[in-house]
Amino acid sequence: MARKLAAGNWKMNGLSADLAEIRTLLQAPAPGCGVLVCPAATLVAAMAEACAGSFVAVGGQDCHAAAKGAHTGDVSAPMLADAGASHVILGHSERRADHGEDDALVKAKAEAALAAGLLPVICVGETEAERDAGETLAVVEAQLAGSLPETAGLVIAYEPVWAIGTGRTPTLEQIAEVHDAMRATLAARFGAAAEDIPLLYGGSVKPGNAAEIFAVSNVDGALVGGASLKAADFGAIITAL
Ligand code: G2H
Repeated sequence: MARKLAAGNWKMNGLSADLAEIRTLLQAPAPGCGVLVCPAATLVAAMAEACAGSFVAVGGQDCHAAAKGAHTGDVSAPMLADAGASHVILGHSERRADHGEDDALVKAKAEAALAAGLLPVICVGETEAERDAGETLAVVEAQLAGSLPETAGLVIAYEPVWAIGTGRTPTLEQIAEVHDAMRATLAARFGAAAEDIPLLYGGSVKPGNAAEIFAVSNVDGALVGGASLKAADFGAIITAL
């Protein structure tokens, strides 16, 4: 698995007409990094069809821990795979906050994703209060310990909660501190396989700050929210990687 990855998280945005942005993105030459776009579940199949055979992979934004059953409104990992997804975002702070998802549930979802042949993109990150209390590394370590599946086939996204959609970003030194710590933790847990795990930074990544973030130690790419919705912005971020 290539470590460099630019991933877009469309969150609860996007209608059929917005697939035009993906079609525009696909007109660019294939970049030297992986590209992933994660739309709402309603668009996964159509986006996968639009991106078939291209440099853009498609992912979901969440999945249930069960493969099927009586869970009204939920989507399972096999359903996402069946729709053409190759990845699924799990444990995003918006899921943790809006739906009360804890580390154990994220881990169960990650195991379900792997069983369905999907690569989990597992999100971790501290709140502003936790950073102010000097707890950032402890919080991230605990989330990694509790959320990760037993095998190393995954992607990690470090997303400080206070930087999400706010326009605020940590300093480059703060990003490096967390990413270096995550790499060490993953090496202790998975051995040499940890070297293949892409470590993405997420939180207000834009064309204007992407290059400096990508130059940071152990940053292998980004999980991009708002700036992934427009082909021009996301394309510029991909080019910066
Ligand atoms: C963080 C990120 C994408 P944004 O949630 O996951 O969103 O780039 O809008 O801060």
